Amino acid sequence: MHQSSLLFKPVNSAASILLLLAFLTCSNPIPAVQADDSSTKDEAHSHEHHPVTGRKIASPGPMDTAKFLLVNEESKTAILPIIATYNDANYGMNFNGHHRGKAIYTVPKGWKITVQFQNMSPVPHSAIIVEESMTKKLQFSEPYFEGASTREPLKGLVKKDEFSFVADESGKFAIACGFPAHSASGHWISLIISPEAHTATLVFPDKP
Ligand SMILES: [Cu+2]
Repeated sequence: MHQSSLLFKPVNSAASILLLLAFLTCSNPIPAVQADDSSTKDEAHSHEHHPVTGRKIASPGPMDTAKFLLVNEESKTAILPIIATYNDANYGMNFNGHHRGKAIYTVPKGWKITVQFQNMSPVPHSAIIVEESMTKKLQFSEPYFEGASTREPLKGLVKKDEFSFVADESGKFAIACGFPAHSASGHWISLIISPEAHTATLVFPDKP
């Protein structure tokens, strides 16, 4: 008798943990990265179970260049969807899964750049355009181009923000996290403003 009541307790708590996990999984909708919402198909009745991670997104999927760069050559516009804590790389201090310059955007000089920032983590992050040589600094006061940061980059934010600027000067820049010490810890990727480039590109130097 005594043993059966002892046995019952672990089963109970295991069940409540499962219930809690189920609740957490359901209450964390997978955010849409792009405006296109066609992914909300009739998947409600499928029996796929997403693993529960610390991030709000369940599975990042394969790296996809097209997903992270939208180019309009006619209007000379580049849209950069920049997702902080896209996965667990560099303890979450990554943009689109990359850190320390291991993703390189190149945009022609004079183009308009729009950064669509999204943070997948409960830890605040931000995005600010600085010179690449500044990335070792513990914090930045101002973006290099006027208006080229999410709001209050030092404080960071946990949701979405967007900013645009005209890349009217060429050079080696970085899309860095403005939260203190994050950029110095590698939370930045590269942005080259090129006088020679004819279109915007995104490359990953470590990938073949
Ligand atoms: Cu950060």
